[in-house]
Amino acid sequence: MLNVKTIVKAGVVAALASAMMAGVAYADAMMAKPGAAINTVFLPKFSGNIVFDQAHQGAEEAAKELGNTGKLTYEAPPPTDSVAGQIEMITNATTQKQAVIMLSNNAGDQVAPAAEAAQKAGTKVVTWDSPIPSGKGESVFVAQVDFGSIGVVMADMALDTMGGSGEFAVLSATPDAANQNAWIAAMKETLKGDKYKGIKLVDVVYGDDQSEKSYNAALALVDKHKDLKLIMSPTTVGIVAAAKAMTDEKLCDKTKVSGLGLPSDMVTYTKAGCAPEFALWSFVDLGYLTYQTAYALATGAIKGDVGEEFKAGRMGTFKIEEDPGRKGAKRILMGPFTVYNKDNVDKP
Ligand code: RAM
Repeated sequence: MLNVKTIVKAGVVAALASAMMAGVAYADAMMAKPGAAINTVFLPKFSGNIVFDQAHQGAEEAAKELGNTGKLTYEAPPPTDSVAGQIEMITNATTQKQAVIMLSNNAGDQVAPAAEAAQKAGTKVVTWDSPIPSGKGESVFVAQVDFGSIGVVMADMALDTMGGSGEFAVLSATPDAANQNAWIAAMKETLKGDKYKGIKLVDVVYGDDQSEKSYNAALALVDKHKDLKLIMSPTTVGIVAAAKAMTDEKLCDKTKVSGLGLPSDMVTYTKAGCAPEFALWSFVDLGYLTYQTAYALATGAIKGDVGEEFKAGRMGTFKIEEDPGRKGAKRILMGPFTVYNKDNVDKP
Protein backbone atom coordinates (compact mmCIF):
# COMPACT_ATOMS: atom_id res chain seq x y z
CA MET A 1 0.00 0.00 0.00
CA LEU A 2 3.07 2.16 -0.31
CA ASN A 3 1.61 4.00 -3.24
CA VAL A 4 -1.59 5.07 -1.56
CA LYS A 5 0.65 7.13 0.69
CA THR A 6 2.35 8.67 -2.29
CA ILE A 7 -0.96 9.57 -3.87
CA VAL A 8 -2.31 11.08 -0.68
CA LYS A 9 0.93 12.98 -0.29
CA ALA A 10 0.69 14.29 -3.86
CA GLY A 11 -2.87 15.39 -3.10
CA VAL A 12 -1.79 17.17 0.04
CA VAL A 13 1.07 18.89 -1.75
CA ALA A 14 -1.32 20.06 -4.48
CA ALA A 15 -3.76 21.22 -1.83
CA LEU A 16 -1.08 23.11 0.03
CA ALA A 17 0.22 24.75 -3.11
CA SER A 18 -3.27 25.85 -4.02
CA ALA A 19 -4.01 27.09 -0.50
CA MET A 20 -0.83 29.12 -0.59
CA MET A 21 -1.81 30.67 -3.88
CA ALA A 22 -5.42 31.25 -2.97
CA GLY A 23 -4.91 32.31 0.63
CA VAL A 24 -2.01 34.72 0.46
CA ALA A 25 -3.16 38.30 0.19
CA TYR A 26 -0.96 39.85 -2.47
CA ALA A 27 -0.54 43.52 -1.81
CA ASP A 28 -0.81 44.50 -5.45
CA ALA A 29 -3.47 42.02 -6.58
CA MET A 30 -5.91 43.63 -9.01
CA MET A 31 -9.62 43.49 -8.44
CA ALA A 32 -12.01 43.87 -11.36
CA LYS A 33 -14.73 46.48 -10.93
CA PRO A 34 -18.12 44.75 -10.83
CA GLY A 35 -21.13 45.78 -12.91
CA ALA A 36 -19.58 46.01 -16.39
CA ALA A 37 -21.50 44.89 -19.49
CA ILE A 38 -19.28 42.15 -20.95
CA ASN A 39 -20.57 39.62 -23.49
CA THR A 40 -18.86 36.25 -23.23
CA VAL A 41 -19.08 32.80 -24.78
CA PHE A 42 -18.50 29.63 -22.76
CA LEU A 43 -17.31 26.96 -25.21
CA PRO A 44 -16.54 23.46 -23.87
CA LYS A 45 -15.19 20.60 -26.00
CA PHE A 46 -18.68 19.31 -26.83
CA SER A 47 -22.25 19.07 -25.52
CA GLY A 48 -23.79 16.50 -23.20
CA ASN A 49 -20.93 16.10 -20.71
CA ILE A 50 -21.90 16.65 -17.04
CA VAL A 51 -18.51 18.09 -16.07
CA PHE A 52 -18.83 20.84 -18.69
CA ASP A 53 -22.31 21.66 -17.37
CA GLN A 54 -20.77 21.95 -13.90
CA ALA A 55 -18.08 24.31 -15.22
CA HIS A 56 -20.79 26.39 -16.90
CA GLN A 57 -22.64 26.54 -13.59
CA GLY A 58 -19.48 27.90 -11.95
CA ALA A 59 -19.13 30.52 -14.70
CA GLU A 60 -22.73 31.60 -14.18
CA GLU A 61 -22.14 31.92 -10.45
CA ALA A 62 -19.16 34.22 -11.08
CA ALA A 63 -21.08 36.29 -13.68
CA LYS A 64 -23.86 36.85 -11.15
CA GLU A 65 -21.45 37.72 -8.37
CA LEU A 66 -19.67 40.23 -10.60
CA GLY A 67 -23.00 41.82 -11.55
CA ASN A 68 -22.16 41.54 -15.24
CA THR A 69 -25.07 43.00 -17.18
CA GLY A 70 -23.75 41.48 -20.42
CA LYS A 71 -24.66 38.04 -21.74
CA LEU A 72 -23.00 34.70 -20.98
CA THR A 73 -23.72 32.41 -23.93
CA TYR A 74 -23.17 28.64 -23.79
CA GLU A 75 -22.11 27.12 -27.12
CA ALA A 76 -21.06 23.51 -27.61
CA PRO A 77 -20.66 21.39 -30.75
CA PRO A 78 -21.93 17.79 -30.76
CA PRO A 79 -19.27 15.23 -29.71
CA THR A 80 -19.20 13.90 -33.26
CA ASP A 81 -18.25 17.29 -34.76
CA SER A 82 -16.11 18.81 -32.05
CA VAL A 83 -13.08 19.99 -34.06
CA ALA A 84 -14.86 21.73 -36.96
CA GLY A 85 -17.68 22.81 -34.63
CA GLN A 86 -15.34 24.57 -32.19
CA ILE A 87 -13.49 26.40 -34.96
CA GLU A 88 -16.77 27.60 -36.47
CA MET A 89 -18.06 28.76 -33.08
CA ILE A 90 -14.87 30.75 -32.40
CA THR A 91 -15.19 32.43 -35.80
CA ASN A 92 -18.84 33.27 -35.15
CA ALA A 93 -18.09 34.67 -31.70
CA THR A 94 -15.42 36.88 -33.30
CA THR A 95 -17.88 38.17 -35.91
CA GLN A 96 -20.35 38.88 -33.12
CA LYS A 97 -17.64 40.95 -31.36
CA GLN A 98 -17.90 38.96 -28.14
CA ALA A 99 -15.48 40.27 -25.49
CA VAL A 100 -14.13 36.86 -24.44
CA ILE A 101 -14.36 33.23 -25.54
CA MET A 102 -13.79 30.71 -22.75
CA LEU A 103 -12.57 27.61 -24.55
CA SER A 104 -11.86 24.00 -23.54
CA ASN A 105 -9.95 23.09 -26.67
CA ASN A 106 -10.65 19.79 -28.40
CA ALA A 107 -8.96 20.66 -31.68
CA GLY A 108 -5.25 20.72 -30.88
CA ASP A 109 -3.40 23.47 -32.75
CA GLN A 110 -5.97 23.40 -35.54
CA VAL A 111 -7.88 25.93 -33.48
CA ALA A 112 -4.96 28.41 -33.35
CA PRO A 113 -5.69 30.39 -36.59
CA ALA A 114 -9.32 31.03 -35.48
CA ALA A 115 -8.14 32.02 -32.00
CA GLU A 116 -5.48 34.34 -33.43
CA ALA A 117 -8.08 35.96 -35.70
CA ALA A 118 -10.32 36.44 -32.67
CA GLN A 119 -7.55 38.19 -30.72
CA LYS A 120 -6.76 40.40 -33.70
CA ALA A 121 -10.41 41.48 -33.88
CA GLY A 122 -10.47 42.27 -30.14
CA THR A 123 -12.06 39.06 -28.82
CA LYS A 124 -9.94 37.53 -26.06
CA VAL A 125 -9.51 33.76 -25.78
CA VAL A 126 -9.16 32.28 -22.30
CA THR A 127 -8.70 28.52 -22.31
CA TRP A 128 -9.66 26.23 -19.44
CA ASP A 129 -9.53 22.44 -18.97
CA SER A 130 -7.72 21.90 -22.29
CA PRO A 131 -5.33 24.55 -23.66
CA ILE A 132 -4.08 25.42 -27.15
CA PRO A 133 -0.85 23.34 -27.31
CA SER A 134 1.24 26.09 -28.98
CA GLY A 135 -0.40 28.83 -26.90
CA LYS A 136 -1.07 30.70 -30.16
CA GLY A 137 -4.19 32.88 -29.99
CA GLU A 138 -4.61 32.19 -26.28
CA SER A 139 -4.55 34.97 -23.65
CA VAL A 140 -4.04 32.58 -20.74
CA PHE A 141 -4.90 29.00 -19.75
CA VAL A 142 -6.77 28.32 -16.51
CA ALA A 143 -5.23 24.98 -15.49
CA GLN A 144 -7.32 22.76 -13.24
CA VAL A 145 -4.19 21.24 -11.66
CA ASP A 146 -0.54 21.04 -12.61
CA PHE A 147 -0.37 18.79 -15.68
CA GLY A 148 2.89 17.16 -14.56
CA SER A 149 1.30 16.16 -11.26
CA ILE A 150 -1.57 14.42 -13.09
CA GLY A 151 1.05 12.22 -14.75
CA VAL A 152 2.41 11.26 -11.34
CA VAL A 153 -1.03 10.61 -9.88
CA MET A 154 -1.98 8.37 -12.82
CA ALA A 155 1.28 6.43 -12.63
CA ASP A 156 0.83 5.96 -8.88
CA MET A 157 -2.79 4.85 -9.24
CA ALA A 158 -1.70 2.35 -11.90
CA LEU A 159 1.09 0.98 -9.70
CA ASP A 160 -1.22 0.74 -6.72
CA THR A 161 -4.22 -0.79 -8.50
CA MET A 162 -2.03 -3.37 -10.23
CA GLY A 163 -0.23 -4.31 -7.03
CA GLY A 164 3.11 -3.23 -8.45
CA SER A 165 3.37 -5.34 -11.60
CA GLY A 166 1.79 -6.14 -14.95
CA GLU A 167 0.55 -4.62 -18.20
CA PHE A 168 -1.87 -1.74 -18.57
CA ALA A 169 -3.33 0.38 -21.37
CA VAL A 170 -4.70 3.89 -21.72
CA LEU A 171 -8.20 4.59 -23.01
CA SER A 172 -8.12 8.30 -23.85
CA ALA A 173 -10.57 10.88 -25.21
CA THR A 174 -9.91 12.21 -28.75
CA PRO A 175 -6.46 12.13 -30.41
CA ASP A 176 -6.51 15.97 -30.57
CA ALA A 177 -7.40 16.56 -26.91
CA ALA A 178 -4.54 18.74 -25.67
CA ASN A 179 -5.23 18.02 -22.00
CA GLN A 180 -5.31 14.21 -22.25
CA ASN A 181 -2.29 14.20 -24.58
CA ALA A 182 -0.28 16.26 -22.09
CA TRP A 183 -1.34 14.05 -19.17
CA ILE A 184 -0.43 10.84 -21.02
CA ALA A 185 2.96 12.33 -21.94
CA ALA A 186 3.51 13.32 -18.28
CA MET A 187 2.56 9.81 -17.14
CA LYS A 188 4.97 8.23 -19.65
CA GLU A 189 7.73 10.46 -18.29
CA THR A 190 6.91 9.42 -14.72
CA LEU A 191 6.89 5.73 -15.69
CA LYS A 192 10.58 5.99 -16.55
CA GLY A 193 11.32 6.13 -12.81
CA ASP A 194 12.70 3.07 -11.07
CA LYS A 195 9.68 2.83 -8.82
CA TYR A 196 7.49 1.93 -11.80
CA LYS A 197 9.74 -0.71 -13.37
CA GLY A 198 7.24 -3.49 -12.62
CA ILE A 199 4.42 -2.00 -14.71
CA LYS A 200 4.29 -1.61 -18.46
CA LEU A 201 2.13 0.60 -20.65
CA VAL A 202 1.28 -1.55 -23.69
CA ASP A 203 -1.27 0.48 -25.64
CA VAL A 204 -3.00 3.87 -26.00
CA VAL A 205 -6.42 3.92 -27.68
CA TYR A 206 -9.13 6.57 -28.16
CA GLY A 207 -12.85 6.47 -27.40
CA ASP A 208 -13.35 10.08 -28.57
CA ASP A 209 -15.17 10.96 -25.32
CA GLN A 210 -18.19 9.09 -26.67
CA SER A 211 -19.69 6.46 -24.37
CA GLU A 212 -20.37 3.68 -26.86
CA LYS A 213 -17.10 4.13 -28.70
CA SER A 214 -15.20 4.10 -25.39
CA TYR A 215 -17.11 1.00 -24.21
CA ASN A 216 -16.17 -0.86 -27.40
CA ALA A 217 -12.57 0.38 -27.25
CA ALA A 218 -12.29 -1.01 -23.69
CA LEU A 219 -13.55 -4.40 -24.83
CA ALA A 220 -11.17 -4.39 -27.79
CA LEU A 221 -8.27 -3.71 -25.42
CA VAL A 222 -8.92 -6.76 -23.24
CA ASP A 223 -9.41 -8.81 -26.36
CA LYS A 224 -6.06 -7.75 -27.78
CA HIS A 225 -4.02 -7.86 -24.57
CA LYS A 226 -4.80 -11.13 -22.80
CA ASP A 227 -2.90 -10.22 -19.61
CA LEU A 228 -4.16 -6.67 -19.27
CA LYS A 229 -4.47 -5.82 -15.57
CA LEU A 230 -5.71 -2.25 -15.87
CA ILE A 231 -7.37 0.24 -18.16
CA MET A 232 -6.29 3.77 -17.25
CA SER A 233 -8.78 6.27 -18.65
CA PRO A 234 -8.00 9.98 -18.15
CA THR A 235 -11.48 11.07 -19.17
CA THR A 236 -14.74 11.14 -17.22
CA VAL A 237 -16.53 9.67 -20.25
CA GLY A 238 -13.98 6.91 -20.94
CA ILE A 239 -13.51 5.75 -17.35
CA VAL A 240 -17.20 5.08 -16.71
CA ALA A 241 -17.61 3.35 -20.09
CA ALA A 242 -14.59 1.12 -19.36
CA ALA A 243 -15.87 0.28 -15.85
CA LYS A 244 -19.27 -0.61 -17.30
CA ALA A 245 -17.70 -2.77 -20.02
CA MET A 246 -15.55 -4.70 -17.52
CA THR A 247 -18.53 -5.11 -15.18
CA ASP A 248 -20.92 -6.26 -17.93
CA GLU A 249 -18.39 -8.83 -19.16
CA LYS A 250 -17.55 -9.95 -15.58
CA LEU A 251 -13.90 -9.10 -16.16
CA CYS A 252 -13.29 -6.90 -13.11
CA ASP A 253 -11.37 -9.59 -11.22
CA LYS A 254 -8.80 -9.62 -13.99
CA THR A 255 -8.85 -6.11 -15.46
CA LYS A 256 -9.45 -3.09 -13.24
CA VAL A 257 -10.18 0.50 -14.22
CA SER A 258 -8.68 3.79 -13.03
CA GLY A 259 -8.17 7.32 -14.29
CA LEU A 260 -10.07 10.60 -14.02
CA GLY A 261 -13.72 10.20 -13.16
CA LEU A 262 -16.76 11.91 -11.74
CA PRO A 263 -17.51 10.42 -8.29
CA SER A 264 -21.28 10.27 -8.92
CA ASP A 265 -20.64 8.19 -12.08
CA MET A 266 -18.17 5.90 -10.36
CA VAL A 267 -19.75 5.07 -6.95
CA THR A 268 -21.01 1.58 -7.88
CA TYR A 269 -17.85 0.56 -9.70
CA THR A 270 -15.60 1.83 -6.93
CA LYS A 271 -17.61 0.19 -4.15
CA ALA A 272 -17.64 -3.07 -6.14
CA GLY A 273 -13.85 -2.97 -6.46
CA CYS A 274 -13.85 -2.67 -10.26
CA ALA A 275 -12.42 0.87 -10.15
CA PRO A 276 -10.73 1.00 -6.72
CA GLU A 277 -9.33 4.50 -7.15
CA PHE A 278 -9.48 7.45 -9.49
CA ALA A 279 -8.98 11.21 -9.29
CA LEU A 280 -10.66 14.49 -10.22
CA TRP A 281 -10.95 18.20 -9.34
CA SER A 282 -13.89 20.60 -9.08
CA PHE A 283 -15.28 21.62 -12.45
CA VAL A 284 -17.60 24.15 -10.78
CA ASP A 285 -14.57 25.94 -9.36
CA LEU A 286 -12.77 25.69 -12.70
CA GLY A 287 -15.68 27.43 -14.46
CA TYR A 288 -15.89 30.04 -11.71
CA LEU A 289 -12.17 30.87 -11.88
CA THR A 290 -12.25 30.92 -15.69
CA TYR A 291 -15.08 33.45 -15.70
CA GLN A 292 -13.32 35.59 -13.09
CA THR A 293 -10.23 35.56 -15.30
CA ALA A 294 -12.22 36.39 -18.44
CA TYR A 295 -13.98 39.30 -16.72
CA ALA A 296 -10.74 40.69 -15.26
CA LEU A 297 -9.18 40.61 -18.74
CA ALA A 298 -12.17 42.11 -20.52
CA THR A 299 -12.50 44.97 -18.05
CA GLY A 300 -8.77 45.71 -18.23
CA ALA A 301 -8.13 44.87 -14.56
CA ILE A 302 -5.39 42.57 -15.87
CA LYS A 303 -3.61 42.54 -19.22
CA GLY A 304 -2.73 38.85 -19.20
CA ASP A 305 0.97 39.31 -18.45
CA VAL A 306 3.16 36.95 -16.46
CA GLY A 307 3.40 38.10 -12.83
CA GLU A 308 0.02 39.83 -12.68
CA GLU A 309 -2.13 38.96 -9.69
CA PHE A 310 -5.85 39.34 -9.33
CA LYS A 311 -8.64 38.56 -6.91
CA ALA A 312 -11.00 35.85 -8.12
CA GLY A 313 -14.00 36.26 -5.77
CA ARG A 314 -14.55 33.41 -3.31
CA MET A 315 -11.49 31.52 -4.59
CA GLY A 316 -8.95 34.11 -3.51
CA THR A 317 -5.92 35.54 -5.29
CA PHE A 318 -4.28 34.03 -8.35
CA LYS A 319 -1.19 34.82 -10.36
CA ILE A 320 -0.43 34.52 -14.06
CA GLU A 321 2.73 32.47 -14.60
CA GLU A 322 4.64 30.85 -17.40
CA ASP A 323 3.17 27.46 -18.24
CA PRO A 324 5.89 24.93 -17.39
CA GLY A 325 4.46 22.50 -19.94
CA ARG A 326 4.09 24.90 -22.91
CA LYS A 327 7.02 27.12 -23.75
CA GLY A 328 5.99 30.75 -24.19
CA ALA A 329 2.40 30.15 -23.01
CA LYS A 330 0.82 31.34 -19.77
CA ARG A 331 -1.31 29.69 -17.11
CA ILE A 332 -3.24 30.32 -13.92
CA LEU A 333 -3.04 27.29 -11.66
CA MET A 334 -6.16 26.23 -9.76
CA GLY A 335 -5.76 22.84 -7.98
CA PRO A 336 -6.10 20.64 -6.06
CA PHE A 337 -7.26 17.24 -7.26
CA THR A 338 -8.84 14.62 -5.03
CA VAL A 339 -8.10 10.92 -5.14
CA TYR A 340 -11.28 8.88 -4.59
CA ASN A 341 -11.66 5.34 -3.27
CA LYS A 342 -14.40 3.34 -1.56
CA ASP A 343 -14.08 5.45 1.59
CA ASN A 344 -14.74 8.87 0.10
CA VAL A 345 -16.41 8.25 -3.29
CA ASP A 346 -19.92 8.81 -1.92
CA LYS A 347 -19.06 11.59 0.50
CA PRO A 348 -20.06 15.07 -0.68
C1 RAM B 1 -13.67 14.55 -19.94
C2 RAM B 1 -13.13 15.61 -20.85
C3 RAM B 1 -12.45 16.73 -20.08
C4 RAM B 1 -11.49 16.19 -19.03
C5 RAM B 1 -12.16 15.18 -18.15
C6 RAM B 1 -11.21 14.56 -17.14
O1 RAM B 1 -14.82 15.01 -19.30
O2 RAM B 1 -12.25 15.02 -21.75
O3 RAM B 1 -11.78 17.58 -20.97
O4 RAM B 1 -10.97 17.23 -18.24
O5 RAM B 1 -12.71 14.14 -18.95
